[in-house]
This record gives sequence, C-alpha cells and structure tokens, in this order.
Amino acid sequence: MSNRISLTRYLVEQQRDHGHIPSQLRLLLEVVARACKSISQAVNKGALGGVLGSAGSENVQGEVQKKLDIIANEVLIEANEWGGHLAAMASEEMDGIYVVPNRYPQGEYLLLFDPLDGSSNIDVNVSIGTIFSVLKKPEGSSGVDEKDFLQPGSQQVAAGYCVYGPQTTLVLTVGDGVAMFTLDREQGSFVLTQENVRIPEDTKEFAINMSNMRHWDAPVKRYIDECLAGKDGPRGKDFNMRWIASMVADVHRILTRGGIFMYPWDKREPEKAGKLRLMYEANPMAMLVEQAGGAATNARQRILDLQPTKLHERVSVVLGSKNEVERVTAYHLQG
Ligand code: AHM
Ligand code: MG
Repeated sequence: MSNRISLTRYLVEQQRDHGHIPSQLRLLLEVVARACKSISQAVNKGALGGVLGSAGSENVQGEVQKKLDIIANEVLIEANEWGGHLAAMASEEMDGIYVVPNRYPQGEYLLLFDPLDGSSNIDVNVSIGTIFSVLKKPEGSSGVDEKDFLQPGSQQVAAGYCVYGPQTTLVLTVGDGVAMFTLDREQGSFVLTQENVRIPEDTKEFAINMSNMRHWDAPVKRYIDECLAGKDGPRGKDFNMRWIASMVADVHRILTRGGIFMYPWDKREPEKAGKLRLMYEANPMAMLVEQAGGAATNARQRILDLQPTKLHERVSVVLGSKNEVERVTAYHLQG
C-alpha cells in the first residue's frame, strides 16, 4: 500500500522533477478531480439520489438537458470559482463563458468542460464521463472574454476526462504522456494505476454509429466497407465493432487497447461540421490521444491545429490508432 501514488503526489512529482506543472495548474487539476469525485457520487446514487431523467430544459445547442448534466455543471463551477487559479470557464451546457466573480481572485487559466458526456446513457446505467481542457489566458489581455478561449487545441496546457463506469477513472495529460488514476472510494482519493499509456498503431476494432451509414460521405463508407469485408477484403483481416455512445467510454477503450473512433460529418445536417464539440470534446481527447502515440483529425487536418471561430463550434472527429486514422484521412484527401 505504501507505494501507492496519489494524484496529488503524481502532480507534485511532475512539478518537481520535470517542471511541467506550475502550482496554480496543479491546484486547478486537483480541484477538477475533486469535482469529478463528487459527480461520481451523484452518478452512483442514480435513482436513489433522484438524479435521473430530464431537467426539462434545453442547452444552447437545442439538446434536452438531463438532471445530471446540470448537476455536474454546477459542481464543476462551484468547485472551481473561488480558488484563484481561473479567470473564466466555458461549458457545453452554458450559452456564454462564466467569468470568475469579482469577490474571488482571478487566475491566469481558462477551464473548458463537457460536464456530463454521453448524456443518453445516464438513465440506462452505461458509462458516462466528464471531459475537460485547460488553456492559458492570452498574455496582455486585461479582463477576459469569449475570444480568449478561441485558441487551437495545440495550446492546451492540460486535458483529461473522468469516466464513471464499473470503476471511476481519471485520465490526464499535462503534455508529458498520459496517466490513469482509479478512484479508491474507501480512501476517497485517485490512485495512479497506469503511466505512459500507449495506443497501438494498428487495430482491428472500429467505433462508429452504423445507423448513420446512409448519410456518410464516400470516404467513410469506403473505409467501413473495407473493415466489414474482413479477411476476404482489401484489409485482409477481420474487424470487430464497438459503439458505446459515450465518447469518454469509447476513447477510454482506445487508450486501453487501441481502436479507431469516428464521428464524421454526415448528410443529416450538412451545414454542421459534425456532432461533437471542438472545444469541450475533440480538443481534449485529441491531446490525450496524441500524447499516447495515436492521431486525431477532422478527416482532413490535425484537430489540434484547427483555429476555433466560436465557443460551441462542432467538428468531425477521427481518432485513435495512428495507422487507421491516417488511412481514413488519406481516403478523404484523395476523394
Ligand atoms: P453529449 O455531450 O450530449 O452527451 O453528446 C456527445 C455524445 C458522445 O459522447 C457520443 O460519442 C455521441 O454523442 C453519441 O452520439 P449518437 O447518439 O448520435 O450515436
Ligand atoms: Mg459530450
């Protein structure tokens, strides 16, 4: 037991040995982890805690909010607003940014989150999660506004998610590889359970919502057709499929055993670049995946290079095992 490394110790040692984590950032990440613990408690109580079902409201994107979407959003804001490490926050569940109130000191970081990802899985007891991304407020800007958030994902100083599944696991990068921490409920702390997470470059497993097949673009159809053709097709191997409909859970599987995840643009709503959100979902997941040796594109370009033009921007997402992501991207660039 004595060689167990807590999240706190991991962060302190990263700071001491590699100088990666300024103390304000360490504080921020610890507070986010604490908020995730509290969300995990609420998720676990389920019907007993009265947290299931719809809240009867819609978010800025016109999606029906679940009670847990709102609870998780509030937990993250309340936990983070007073510590002095943040200037402002932005969330998938809020129309505009949330500036740290005047009564608290303002820090130099910006926190973005999808408080409860995979909302359609809440009531059916399937894994869900919280995704977060940390940026630095641009130097020289006094005050803070929405445009301070519009930085490419390559500027993230930290990113991660917490998956609420059979175990609650926090997955984190501060730009020096990916580490996983499992929540020890008896001790109430996150314990390091895997360091230097690596995604295999090749895979035989893909994740996509197949019910959208008729709406796909030709290169996506080509890639999936080739996977489905298995041993007898051009790929010469059989593929397996998974689709959890919680990006956190699908990405967690990919970080654990490889695979490719796709939520591409499709013809259902052609004016939208995709379903998933660039700032709250794609950027943090792309940073984690790249830090683990994988790749992440919008089917044409590296996600982390995209310049956001608005907070709630959507994007097409292809991420996971490097060689497969490069193949899908090449099919798009050829076509
Ligand atoms: P949410 O943030 O409102 O929960 O939506 C995002 C989720 C992702 O977690 C998941 O990959 C995708 O939506 C599933 O979408 P679909 O139900 O269209 O398959
Ligand atoms: Mg989401």
